[in-house]
Amino acid sequence: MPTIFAKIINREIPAHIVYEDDLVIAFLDISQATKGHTLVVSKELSKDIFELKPETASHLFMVAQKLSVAIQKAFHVSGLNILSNNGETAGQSVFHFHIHLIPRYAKGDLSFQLPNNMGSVTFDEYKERAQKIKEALS
Ligand code: DGP
Repeated sequence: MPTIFAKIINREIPAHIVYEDDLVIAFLDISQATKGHTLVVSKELSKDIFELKPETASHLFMVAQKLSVAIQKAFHVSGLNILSNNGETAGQSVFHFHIHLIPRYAKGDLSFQLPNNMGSVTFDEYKERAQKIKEALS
């Protein structure tokens, strides 16, 4: 079944599109978590970052950077969060790869408080975690 974003790409449902090329499309997120909240979406039908082609990821991030600068200019933002939820566990609700550009106007306008577990992770655990990622890359 086509995702809601595929329907936007195919112009089956409307959206406030701010950018489009062969690989990506960007439009205002309907929720407008803050003013100018924008989604950058792959046209490729990958459900998440785990499926995404590296070439698409690279292009998409370049577009995200350009759009961030445009959003900053348009709304005089004082900050911007880039967020991508991948998988239901991570809070993804539309299973079509996308990243959120969320402009920030004040420190308290959103809460993104990551826990800090530094005190409970040993040196050997850091070492083992880093080693696992490095091995998985090869
Ligand atoms: P996520 O939960 O990370 O998968 O984000 C999905 C986002 O998609 C959520 O912030 C709301 C947005 N969204 C859902 N349906 C529509 C729609 O029909 N139009 C637009 N513009 N955004 C939508």
